[in-house]
Amino acid sequence: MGRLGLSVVMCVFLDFVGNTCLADFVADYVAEVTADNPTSWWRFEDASSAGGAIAADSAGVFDGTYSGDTQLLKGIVGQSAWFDGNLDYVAIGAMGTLPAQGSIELWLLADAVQNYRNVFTTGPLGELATGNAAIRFEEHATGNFWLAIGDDNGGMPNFTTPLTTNLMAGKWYHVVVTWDTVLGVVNGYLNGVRVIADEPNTFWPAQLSDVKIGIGWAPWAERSWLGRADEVAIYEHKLSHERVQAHFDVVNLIFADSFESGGAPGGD
Ligand SMILES: [Ca+2]
Ligand SMILES: [Ca+2]
Repeated sequence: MGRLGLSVVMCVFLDFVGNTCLADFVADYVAEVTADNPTSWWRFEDASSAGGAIAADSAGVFDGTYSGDTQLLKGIVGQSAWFDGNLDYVAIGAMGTLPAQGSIELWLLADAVQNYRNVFTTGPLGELATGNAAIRFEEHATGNFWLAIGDDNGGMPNFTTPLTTNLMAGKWYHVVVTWDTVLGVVNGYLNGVRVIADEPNTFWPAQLSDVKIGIGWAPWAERSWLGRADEVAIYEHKLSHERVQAHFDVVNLIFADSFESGGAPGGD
C-alpha cells in the first residue's frame, strides 16, 4: 500500500472515531466550487428523489425535479443521482440566454458504456428537429465520450474531439467544458487535464432552453444515462485550467490511488 493509500485508510479511521477528515474533504470541495461563483449547482444531497421531489440548486434559483425513478446513491462528493438507463432524469428547464462565456462541470460514472447515452443536455428532447439545439455530453460503445454543440435549427456538424476515447464503466470522471461564443472556441477537461484545446465552434444554441441531467437529444431509453452524476455546476464565465485543476485536486487528494488506473473509485 502506497503512502496515499495509507492516508485514505487513516482518513476513514479518523472519520470513524469522530474526526472530521471526510467532512473536511467535502467542505474543501464546496469551498473550491463556491470560490468560482457558480450560477447553479445541483449536488444531490437532497433527502429524497421520490415522487417528483426537488433537486435543490445549491447556488441559485433553478431547482430541478427528480423524474422517472431516479435514485440517490453514494457519489464522489456525498450523494449522487443514479439513473437506470430508462428515462430517468433531473428536469431543470429553461435557464435563459446562453452566456457568451460559460462552463459546465460534472462528475459522472457509467454503469456500462453503450451507444448514444447522454448524461446532460441544455436543450430539448426533440430528436433531429431540435435535439441538437444544445450543449450535450454523449457516450458511444467505442469508449468515445464527447460533446455535441448545435444551433437552434438542429445543426450540429460533428462531435468535438473526444474528452476520452476510452471511457470505462464503474469509474468516476471529472468533466468540464468551457465555451466562448465571441472567440468561437470550446475547451474541455477530463480529470483536470485539458483534452480539448481552443477547438473552433460556430454552432451555438441561443438559449439554455431545457436543461436536463441524465438524458439528452430524444426521449428514448437509449438516450438515457445508465449510471451516476454528481456535483453538476453551471458558470457564466470560463473556468481557467487552474481552477478546474483545483476542483479536481480536492478529490484526487483523497482518491489518487484509484485515479492512477484511469478514474476515481467505483460506486458502492
Ligand atoms: Ca453530491
Ligand atoms: Ca427508469
